[in-house]
Amino acid sequence: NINKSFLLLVNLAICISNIAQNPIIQTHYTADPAPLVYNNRVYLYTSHDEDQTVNNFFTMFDWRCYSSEDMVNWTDHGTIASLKNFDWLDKKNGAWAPHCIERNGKFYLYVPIHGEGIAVLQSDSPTGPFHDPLGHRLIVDSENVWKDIDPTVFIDDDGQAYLYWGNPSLFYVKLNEDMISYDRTIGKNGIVAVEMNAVSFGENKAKNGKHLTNYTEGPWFYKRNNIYYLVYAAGGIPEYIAYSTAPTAEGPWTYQGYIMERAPHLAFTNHPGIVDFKGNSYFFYHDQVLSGGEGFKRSVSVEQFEYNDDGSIPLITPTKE
Ligand code: FUB
Repeated sequence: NINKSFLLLVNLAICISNIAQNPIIQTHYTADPAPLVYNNRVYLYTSHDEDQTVNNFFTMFDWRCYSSEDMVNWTDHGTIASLKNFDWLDKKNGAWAPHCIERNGKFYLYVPIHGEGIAVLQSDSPTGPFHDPLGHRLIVDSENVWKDIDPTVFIDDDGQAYLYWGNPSLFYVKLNEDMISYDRTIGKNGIVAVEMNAVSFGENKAKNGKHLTNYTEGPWFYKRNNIYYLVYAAGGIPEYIAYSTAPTAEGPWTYQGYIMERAPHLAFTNHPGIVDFKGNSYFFYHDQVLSGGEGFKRSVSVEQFEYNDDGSIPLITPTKE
């Protein structure tokens, strides 16, 4: 009876906090959360760390989707896309951080394939099936395999869509309305490199000469109350989460500070995803709690937070519950 009362109390506490226990996905190793609010549900797109890690590196073959109407109970929609979706791709590994967005009733899943650039998949439903509308990559900027990863997409109020991405530099394109091509008249054949100086992205913390600015990877781009936000993994390895803001979708960006520090139960990478849902604000990220400390077997967690009155984001503590 004492046990029952205790369980009731725990359940009550979870209901009151209106948020599930961390990590919120406990059946697979998941990383790189990308939440999408659509029709009163949160759809959570994730990458997927395999149980068997090959060559002590990211081992990732497919992308998964979960959804919830209350941030407590999550429906598992399974594998919604994988590297096998691309006929032109001769690669089994490299299904890194996805981002899905809806436009005119169609869903566009932007996916980096490590070492191959960024591709896009399309579906009539948030949970698929997704198909490859192009038959080739959407973006490949260089031979630097690290550069073209971590897409984040946002459609501004005037209908202009932007795709930002990159490690350790940041780029963007202005997507055309079809969401699968972009304006080639700006930047270098359409690709604009964001100015990565200390003013934009905070103090210069060079580490072994590798990381020239605080920005590292994993950008999450959105607009709220006329402020444009870029939230991202920063500081090299291990990563913390920082953010910058701008008055327009194309900058200029001003560094605003840390929002999630490093912590022992976090992985050497971290990756943000932020949404407002049913009147609350949520910060998704990943840790290494589910695997008990393996950085290539991560788990998605979430924290509820409140913006300050001026739109700034407070320091968020990663909880295990
Ligand atoms: O999941 C593979 C890579 O780890 C992502 O692309 C980065 O953002 C980091 O989370």
